[in-house]
Amino acid sequence: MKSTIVRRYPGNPILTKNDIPYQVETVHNAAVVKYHGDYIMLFRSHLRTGRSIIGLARSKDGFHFTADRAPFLTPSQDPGFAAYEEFGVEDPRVTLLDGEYLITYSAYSRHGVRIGLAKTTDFLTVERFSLITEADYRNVVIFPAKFNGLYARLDRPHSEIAPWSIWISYSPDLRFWGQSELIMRPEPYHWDEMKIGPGAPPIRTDVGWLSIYHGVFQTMAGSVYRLGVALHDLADPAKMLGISDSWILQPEDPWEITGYVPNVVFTCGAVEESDGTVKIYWGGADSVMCVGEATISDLVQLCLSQPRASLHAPANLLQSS
Ligand code: BMA
Repeated sequence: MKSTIVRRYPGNPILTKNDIPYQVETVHNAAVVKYHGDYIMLFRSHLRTGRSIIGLARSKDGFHFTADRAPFLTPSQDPGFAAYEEFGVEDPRVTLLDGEYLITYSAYSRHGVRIGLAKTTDFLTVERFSLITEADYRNVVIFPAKFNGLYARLDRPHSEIAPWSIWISYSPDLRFWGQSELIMRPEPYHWDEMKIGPGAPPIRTDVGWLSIYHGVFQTMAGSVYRLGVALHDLADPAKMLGISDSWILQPEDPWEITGYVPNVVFTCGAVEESDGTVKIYWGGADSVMCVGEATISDLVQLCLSQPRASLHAPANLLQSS
């Protein structure tokens, strides 16, 4: 039986390379936000060089998207950024805060992968603000709210001596980040045991911040990317209220099982609707874009009613594995 908690849109995939008016090989891992009632999608595409750029597509209903004629964000020529974006820009996330859309993206270069922060107010022009991590980080999502006057983000540093986990960091100005703390890590012998990373920017609910994240399980035939949900305390997002023990979405459709990278569903964005549902967007097999709908209270309930046993860092870190 296919996932029922996430109801796949029957018209998937909703955007593919054939829909893009310039040459690309994939359309995947897109951020999606609402802008003046429209849906804006910032999607990643591989070029034939194997490097990635970010394009933009627009929609009235969140299902049918039309791509702009030119890419939105390509590797920078600006001396402050160029050396760190030489190999491409990937996996954008967008957060609306104080009237600005904050775009975080992975910047690849011979020096590793860093996270860039760019801003837009109109989705016509975009300005780079700062590189906000050193190497090696990916999957930075910014909360759409401040906590005690500080911006907050979830991120995923790489480590050679520990499983890749989700951390939280804070900033007074979006440029300088600190107070970093490990808050969630892969659960041994679970679907996300190899590594986890933040997916869509967290969504505010009455009971906590809902985070849709990805988890990876290694098999003899390669890695499987699935999506899961976790709930963070409203006032103190470093505090986990519940992490669902089961995934909410796994590769099942043909375009999720086979493609550029097989067996991948990977999210960078979800849009909350006024009827209590959320549209979750995901890349299928690093090749195409898909969408599905879920009821927010169902996802919250999954975190609270079927949580995994170990929740809090660092106490559980000492006990597990
Ligand atoms: C991750 C990132 C994602 C990608 C996934 C599966 O490490 O590179 O952009 O979707 O692998 O290939």
